[in-house]
Amino acid sequence: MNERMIPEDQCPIQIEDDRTGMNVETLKRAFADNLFYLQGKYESLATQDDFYMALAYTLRDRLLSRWLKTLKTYLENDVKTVYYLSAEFLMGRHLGNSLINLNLYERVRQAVEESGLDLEEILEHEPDPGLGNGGLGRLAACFLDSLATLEIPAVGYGIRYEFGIFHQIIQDGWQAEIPDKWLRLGNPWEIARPDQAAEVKFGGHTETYHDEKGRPRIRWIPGTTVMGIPYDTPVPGYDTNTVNPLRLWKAESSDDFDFSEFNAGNYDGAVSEKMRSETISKVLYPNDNTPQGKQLRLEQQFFFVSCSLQDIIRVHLMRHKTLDNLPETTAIQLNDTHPTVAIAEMMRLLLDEHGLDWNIAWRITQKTFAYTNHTLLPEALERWSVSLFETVLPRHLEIIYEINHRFLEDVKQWYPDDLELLSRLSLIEEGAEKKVRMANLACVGSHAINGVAALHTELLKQDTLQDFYKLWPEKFYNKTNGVTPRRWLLLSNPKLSELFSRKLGEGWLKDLDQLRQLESSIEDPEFRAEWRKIKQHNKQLMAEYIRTHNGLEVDPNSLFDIQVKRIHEYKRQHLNVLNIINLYNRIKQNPNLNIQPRTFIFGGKAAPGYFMAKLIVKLINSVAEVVNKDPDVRGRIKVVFLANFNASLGQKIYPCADLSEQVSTAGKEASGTGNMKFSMNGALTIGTLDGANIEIREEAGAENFFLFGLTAQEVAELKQQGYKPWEYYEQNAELKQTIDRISSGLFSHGDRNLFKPLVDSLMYNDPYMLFADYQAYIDCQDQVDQAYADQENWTKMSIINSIRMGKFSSDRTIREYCQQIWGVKPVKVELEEYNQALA
Ligand code: B1H
Repeated sequence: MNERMIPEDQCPIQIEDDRTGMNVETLKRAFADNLFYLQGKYESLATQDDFYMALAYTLRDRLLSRWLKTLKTYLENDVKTVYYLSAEFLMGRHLGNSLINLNLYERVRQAVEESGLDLEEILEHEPDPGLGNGGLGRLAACFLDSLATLEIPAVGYGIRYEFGIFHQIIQDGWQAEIPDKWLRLGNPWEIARPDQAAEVKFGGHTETYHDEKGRPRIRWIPGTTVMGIPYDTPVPGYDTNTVNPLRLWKAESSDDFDFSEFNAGNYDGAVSEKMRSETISKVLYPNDNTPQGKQLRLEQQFFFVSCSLQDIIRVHLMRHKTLDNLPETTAIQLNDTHPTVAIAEMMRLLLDEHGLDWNIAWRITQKTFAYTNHTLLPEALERWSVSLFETVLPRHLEIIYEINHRFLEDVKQWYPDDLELLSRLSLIEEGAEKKVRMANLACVGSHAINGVAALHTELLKQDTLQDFYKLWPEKFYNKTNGVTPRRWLLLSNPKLSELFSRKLGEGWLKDLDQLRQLESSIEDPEFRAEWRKIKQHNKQLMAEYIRTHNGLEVDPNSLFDIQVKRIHEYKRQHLNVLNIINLYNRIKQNPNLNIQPRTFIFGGKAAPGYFMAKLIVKLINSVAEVVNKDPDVRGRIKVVFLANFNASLGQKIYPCADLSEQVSTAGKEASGTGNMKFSMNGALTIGTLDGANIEIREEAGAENFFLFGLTAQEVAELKQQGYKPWEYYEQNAELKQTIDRISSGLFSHGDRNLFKPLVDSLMYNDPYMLFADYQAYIDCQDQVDQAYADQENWTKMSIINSIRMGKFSSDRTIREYCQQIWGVKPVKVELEEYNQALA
């Protein structure tokens, strides 16, 4: 029990308490009440889903008083607010997180137990809201947790996709995709606010007219309009009263249906327009690090951006007569280029709808927006064809041309005669098909541009955005990513968290650097034994999960070597596979080979249209099939692919890892955030000098990190010199044997063609340089093997990794954004009623 709660006897039970009371009796009664009145079920007939819903409502009620008070406080105090615009929010399950952040976990567990139920089982019945692809969407969710925890006025704006990221199943070793019907049983966490709907225009044309002062103005006559209905989800901070909204927009038709069509007997014609409108928020595009250049995707982007900006302006005008001071009340962060059309939309709203002059509108826009870049992969930079843009957003194309014209005029003054520079900086890419360069628009329209790890920011400055860096070095910032220790330690790893709190008190949860106070415990054998016991416990839980879901027995004493993340060639899951096959070969050739038993665990989704990634999934499962049933390697190595990796599966995985695989080609992974979650939970990392790995290694100490491979610079140089992967194959007997075995059909029931596209790509092209890093990786894995043999020393390294990860709390990241980019300050929310259990 904790000191922040008012003792039970001072929280008297009152009837009006049922939606706010924090004592076990009231919680129990509220739970039963919600089951009856909201789920409409007798306890005897209720399912686990019903219990989940009833408990979710019980928690939501307790969030509401804080939520409404937060809103009231913000409105009354005219605070500066952060608006985080993101096409993705990978929130993960809400119930467990709400219990944690409201500090109700133990009392609710007791209330549920006294009702004859099991809390953990109920928690498993919440659908995992997967409104994102991977790191970028999960980062947005961690940021919302930190913003609320740090008491920063903030709103997350995005899309309420009816279908989130697909559900992955594995059939015959291949990935198959199943639609994610996460709203099927209803969503108890959201509140629809149809009274605050926004209207969004699409298509049509523009025309000039003269306003009442005789000035020429432009008006957009849209082809269609769509309504955006906001759905708000409360985001509670940890150990604060702050509850910020996540506002997601659902698209609906602006008319129920066309009555003239309806009356003329054309029933389906009458509803077809309605259906077309609603398509906009139907489904999340399942691509990570590769944009989909489809019209619907552009419509999604503009849809949520337009709704959000109208909302922001509406709120500002509730308290101000002018928009001139918008940058003083408003900071808008663009999560990658996906919401970047906001820069043109803000200009349109200021110019066309609010009658401002260009220069004033432009100053406001630049001061309000900031842009985060998340990737260096050239194919990931969004570029919309000019003709598509013109069809969907004719007015915005005009505005972008005008921004570009004025911008290039400036550049010509600063750098006369540099036509090359001009064409590289232009917002429009010339060529067979003209394109709008969204990253360029984001750079020109923002006052701050940031990368997500030190190396990534350096590469942006030197390479991808070098021309903008030359123009405006003062606009560039690094903001190394972070993750929330509430979800990724306290909720996921209760045993480790209990150990931390027992030694340190609970302060570490809001100040992760405090874990460093445990440095002195590293030399304490009892502490280490306890540490090992916790890891062992977590591994046992995972072994049970694998037994249930994969029908496989794995040894919890073996080294758990884990790679979970989206499947992508640059992330090099197949390099990991090459090591497994090599180890398999070695054991087959030398049955007495002395190695530590290992369980290789993989998880991750491939974009449905990404052939190579899907083939990598098939390869992992094919190697697993052969290795797991070969008696010659029994008890030595096992390979497991966990289907449908998502946030809630992550919560089970990170705590059980001994080794974290972070093996991307240097210079390709902007940051990575899984790397941080593993480390915090006491895994050691085998990794390249890429993304945040570099900073993780700096914090943990080089001696506690398994480093291998080329640096980003060496990768670039080798490419420059002419990289010949087949030479590595010819010169490395083990590598040759491994590749030959894949080609021979050993892992494909004799089919020599199945993996040919993968092998050919490696042999003759190898864009991600697996062969160049191959031997270094194998050697490094041998070091891991030897290190694991010394359990005492491994434990020391594990502890060190965990307790030195303070830097990677998203609280640190958000503090930096607040101070350096957004200029926002915490605002305390005070609750007046007695029944706030928070002291
Ligand atoms: C990241 C994406 C991404 N970078 C396009 N870029 C998408 C790009 O649907 N799309 O079109 C979706 C996602 N995602 C990731 O961001 C980086 O690869 C990680 O290294 C980084 O940790 C994460 C958060 O910054």
